[in-house]
Amino acid sequence: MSDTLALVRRLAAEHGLELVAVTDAEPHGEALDHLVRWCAEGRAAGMGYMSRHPPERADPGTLLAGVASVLSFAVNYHTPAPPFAAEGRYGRVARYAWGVDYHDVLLVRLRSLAGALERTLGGRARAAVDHSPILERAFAARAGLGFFGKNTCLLLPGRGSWYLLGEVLTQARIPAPRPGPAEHCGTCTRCLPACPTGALAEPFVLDARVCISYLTIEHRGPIEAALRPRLGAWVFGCDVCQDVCPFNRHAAPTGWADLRPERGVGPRLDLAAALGLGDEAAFRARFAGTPLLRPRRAGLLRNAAIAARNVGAVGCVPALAAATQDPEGLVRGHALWALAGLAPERAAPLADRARRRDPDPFVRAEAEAVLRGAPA
Ligand code: B12
Ligand code: SF4
Ligand code: SF4
Repeated sequence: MSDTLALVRRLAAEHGLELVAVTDAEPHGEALDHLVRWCAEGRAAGMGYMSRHPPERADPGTLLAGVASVLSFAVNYHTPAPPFAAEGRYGRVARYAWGVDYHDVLLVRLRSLAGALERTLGGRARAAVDHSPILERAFAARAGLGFFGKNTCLLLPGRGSWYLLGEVLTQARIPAPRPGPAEHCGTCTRCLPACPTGALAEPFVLDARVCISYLTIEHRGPIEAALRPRLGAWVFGCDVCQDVCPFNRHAAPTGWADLRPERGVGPRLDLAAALGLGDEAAFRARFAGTPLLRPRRAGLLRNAAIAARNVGAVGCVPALAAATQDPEGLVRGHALWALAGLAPERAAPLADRARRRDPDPFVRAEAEAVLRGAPA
């Protein structure tokens, strides 16, 4: 290991960042090709930010002019927990969102490390995480931090995929040994049929248009009626394609207290309580500092309504009836659908009124479907 790399590792460890790998800052041509094809095939769904200027995501120079090296970091977010049980009232939260919003905690450490690197190695350095326009998994894979699984996640050999990624880009050149041959999934294909919506139609390619993670976090509009039952209990994100992965069988627990469930919402949400978050202020107060702010109040209540019907949460009927009068059409429409499944006699008069009077065409269409007795 070069002296510079040893120094970088020591500084990173002082910031709680134990897993680091380095690659040069050349644009990632192969990843760019995949990204361009992925977008052209419409698989980025409504994430317009992914399709805008793909070459910029493959070129670290976009984030830092004169960049020479990319440091990729992986942070364990795994907390062992009993299997999820809906118990007719809970929705399920993806593991990465159980604690404090990782963007905040990781970025603070990466920025501090970037400052330390500027002082010790010279040149400028810049921290990046998730929302930054860089193909994080591709650069981490090129650095040898892990390898692409068929579920498209970056898997760390011997550790699994419950890891978040972040980078520090630096103008200092950090010599690093070329990584050895990457590990791979071998003959395993478990995640592909396990995906509840068929979003992994082929290995290494995820179709966000039907991915539960996309639909419950990033998607802003209505969720197609045919897909709703397949969301199961998920109210925020989805972990199915990682839960089934044999590389995650012996995952170690996170050492970052902020990422533990007791610091945030934890693995499940009381659906009636979520549906009862009457306004933006109540929603913000409930989820402050957690990733669950991302879908906004209307998106989260949409998800909670769908999960309520899917898990047979009859205790949510009063909250759903109230939600059919919500100021947001997105909430009213999904609440009608959920109510129709849980308490058809309560749904019918509300749907009849909505069909005649609701100003939102989506809600009127949902009301028509309820009155027709549409199966989904
Ligand atoms: C957009 C996005 C999403 C979208 C699309 C996901 C996707 N697979 O593209 C949605 C909303 C669905 C999503 C979901 C999730 N996300 Co997300 N997401 C991103 C984001 C912002 C960009 C990803 C991207 O560039 N996608 C475009 C595709 C084309 O790129 P790619 O997935 O890297 O695909 C590469 C491979 O498929 C490869 N490839 C293609 N064909 C082939 C063929 C072979 C043979 C090989 C080897 C490779 C290969 O080339 C592609 C280009 O590099 C990154 C952060 C970032 N800035 O990179 C986080 C990120 C990928 N997400 C992350 C997380 C944690 C999640 C979820 C687990 C959250 C959850 N529990 O709900 C799920 C996982 C779903 C999944 N199976 O991927 C982590 C992943 C960490 C890890 N260990 O992999 C990231 C890195 C954020 C972070 N900073 O930690 N996400
Ligand atoms: S996150 Fe869920 S819906 Fe998306 S690909 Fe994985 S299993 Fe399928
Ligand atoms: S479940 Fe199997 S195929 Fe899917 S990512 Fe894990 S090892 Fe690869």
